[in-house]
Amino acid sequence: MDIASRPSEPIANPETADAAVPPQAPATVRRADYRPPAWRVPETHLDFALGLDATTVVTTLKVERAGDEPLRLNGDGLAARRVAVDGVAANAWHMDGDDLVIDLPGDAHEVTVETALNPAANTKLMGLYASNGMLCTQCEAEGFRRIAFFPDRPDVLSVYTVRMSGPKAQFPILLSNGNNTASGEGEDGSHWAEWHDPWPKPSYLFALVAGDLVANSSTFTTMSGREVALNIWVRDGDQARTSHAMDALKASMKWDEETFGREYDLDLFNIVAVSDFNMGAMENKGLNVFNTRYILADPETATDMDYDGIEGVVAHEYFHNWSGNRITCRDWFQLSLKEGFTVLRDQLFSQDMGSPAVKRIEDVRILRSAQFPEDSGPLAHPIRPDSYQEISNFYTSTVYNKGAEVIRMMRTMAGEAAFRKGTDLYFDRHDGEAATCEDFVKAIEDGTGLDLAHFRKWYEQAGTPRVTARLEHDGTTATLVLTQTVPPTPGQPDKAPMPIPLRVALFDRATKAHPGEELVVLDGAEGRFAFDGFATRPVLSINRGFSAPVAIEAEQSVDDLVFLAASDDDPFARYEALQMLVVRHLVAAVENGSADAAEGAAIRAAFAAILADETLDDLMRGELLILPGEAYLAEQLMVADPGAIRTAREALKADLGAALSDAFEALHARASAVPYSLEAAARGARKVKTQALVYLAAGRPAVAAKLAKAQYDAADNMTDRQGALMTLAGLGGPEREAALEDFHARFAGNALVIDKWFSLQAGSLHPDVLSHVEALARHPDFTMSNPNRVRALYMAMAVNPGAFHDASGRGYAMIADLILALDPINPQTAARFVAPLGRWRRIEPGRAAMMRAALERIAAAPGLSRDTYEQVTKSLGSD
Ligand code: B3K
Ligand code: ZN
Repeated sequence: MDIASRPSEPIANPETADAAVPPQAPATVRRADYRPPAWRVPETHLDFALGLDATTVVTTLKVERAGDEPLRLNGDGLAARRVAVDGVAANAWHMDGDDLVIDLPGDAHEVTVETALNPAANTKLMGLYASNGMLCTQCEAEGFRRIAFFPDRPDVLSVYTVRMSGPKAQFPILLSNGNNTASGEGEDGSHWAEWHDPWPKPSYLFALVAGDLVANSSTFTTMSGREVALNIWVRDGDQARTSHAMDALKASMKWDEETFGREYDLDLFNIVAVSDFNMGAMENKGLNVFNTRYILADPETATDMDYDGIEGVVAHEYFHNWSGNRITCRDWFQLSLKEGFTVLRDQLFSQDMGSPAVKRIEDVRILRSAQFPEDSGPLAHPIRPDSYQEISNFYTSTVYNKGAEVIRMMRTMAGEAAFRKGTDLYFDRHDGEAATCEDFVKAIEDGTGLDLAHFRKWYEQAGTPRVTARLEHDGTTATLVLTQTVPPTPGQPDKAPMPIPLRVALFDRATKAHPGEELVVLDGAEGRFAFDGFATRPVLSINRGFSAPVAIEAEQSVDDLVFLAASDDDPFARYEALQMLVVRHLVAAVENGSADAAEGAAIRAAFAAILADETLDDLMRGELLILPGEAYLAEQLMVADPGAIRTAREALKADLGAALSDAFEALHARASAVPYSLEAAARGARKVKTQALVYLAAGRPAVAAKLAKAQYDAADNMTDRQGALMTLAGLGGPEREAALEDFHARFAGNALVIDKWFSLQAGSLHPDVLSHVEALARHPDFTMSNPNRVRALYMAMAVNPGAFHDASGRGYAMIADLILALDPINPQTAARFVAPLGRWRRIEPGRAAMMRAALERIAAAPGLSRDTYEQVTKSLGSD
């Protein structure tokens, strides 16, 4: 199979083409151009003769006319070996680009097409590909067309029957969607299996796996008493590391029954873990395919964060069975219909499984570090985009995480019980359909009784709204005065105000109490909300629980923030007050070149109080101790100097580490005495233990080196070992080399842990990090063909401002080199590296020029993939 990117299409208007841009602009797909399919495909039969480097596929489709146009079967790099209509070899077909178009005379036909593939040569990891001797598929969004000619769009739902045959020794396990209906032995050591999925599905949910796999098997009894067989398939030797994933799967199945009333609908649920995978996992009906990193865990090799990641992703993919599979998307512009909603569902699940407060803070931190920068940069787009060139570029933090926040706002406004009525109505009304975001909002509106007419703007407008908040106090009345602006984004210069639900409390400073939380909805550009019964001026706590994904600029004094950081009864608001205190302090330090001493003292006191507060559990304490990230700090500045941000942030860490060194040492000692378990208290202890090292490394490096070495040597789990190694890797010195060497030797052959070894070094605070990355790229364990390894090295570097924004520009050049080298191999993964360079407009001019030059160098390269082309040209664009 030709695995090169699609043939170029001509530029729509050559007069507007920039001479510097290669003439390869892909066509733009627009939401407004949606047309229903001209043909339905009620039944699909696929027959695979499997081989690693030669697979043939015979596709037989029952098609029914639904419009006037000929039948268009999408392909991508495929050639038809044979075409038959109603069993007779056909000539009335032609290729239109990569698509096969057949003029069919009647209203219902059977169309058969044979194609041939080379899975081993498929380095894009889209379609059917080989990974570690097994065969597997990835079809979302448009990978099925790399396997078979088909109307590869999510609104064509079909019932699939799949037959596959292949050498039994090589592929003892043969899996597809649905149920295994028949199997048998063939000649010459081959065998075959037939699978039937009774649920109509779009082609992006098709999956096939063939390989030498073993299962961790269990069962789950659904709420109506049906027993479901569960299997997690891995390579032999990995079974023991699947129990956490299995527990997470069962917990998800139960939780979805209890929380959303959703029951599983097949008798079998298979998960397969593969090492070569472009993203986290994929929700194929009845046959989820996972990146090994979201399945395999044991205490020796996986951190507490890895455990949480597995629980969240297993749940996410499982929840897609309803939000995505039973109700799918009409077109790819509706992606947030399934992704935003499913992210919200997995967030709520993880909140219920662990600490709701900590999970909420973590989710907000992800939003602010990934989505806020996206929303203020050249790739900003609404959660329901209006156009794309390559849909793979729209699996973004905006569609996923902001999408979840938008639905969470509806839930906050409706209340949990009414929201459930809305989702019940949605599942009921649209079951079996390919639906739109509008269908979802309408169902929530009808089910909850909310008027969401104006709220729909959240689906249309990109950009993070900015809300200013001020409190007026007169007599016994406190009035909250709010304004909002939604900043311009590419293609959207003017924005309308949007309804913004803000949970608010007004605290009495003396009693530390408030009369009850209120929900105010700021619906216009300005709003005034009066509250009675305040003889003295109260302290404002706003956007509690992060009820809206907005940036708040509140008139709050340092005293107010210190008060809230110590006394707010909403854990998120408490965290937020402390973050705000630190953000203001660091932004002022960056802008003025020096930090305010009184503010610095207030921050030290607040941190001391958190270290001493016995009412806090360690998981929450660890959360409160995390300083605002550099990307989020850069967001606060119109034009950021990443070097100055790093310096100011490290200086604050050093100041806190030195001033509170006794408390941090005591914390480290206390936490080190807690034995390993997965219980919250032990996990919390591990979290604060490494936090203590982080501050001590900045403020008391010699002490930190000693403690980190001891922590490394005593570690009986990966959380402690990784935390210690991170500290040592940042500090340098003889302990650094010894620990890195030990770590590599100890875990040689365990790809997921070797990924950590790469990431730790590329994400390090060490001043020579770029030279380390260069050397690591030449390490025998480095390979461009495994996305996990590429991300482990280069994404860790790209999000490490000290490395990426090195004043020499070397970081930018290295990422540009990577993109150019990776693009022909794996465009989807290559294109993900463009966004960090795309921030150039918000970076100080010296670095900005070098970032832009790196983008221009990429843009000038011939034969770029659609993926990279779109991201690079948008990043350079003039909007
Ligand atoms: N739906 C998949 C993502 C597919 C990405 C394709 N480029 C995983 C998920 O969101 O659950
Ligand atoms: Zn998803």
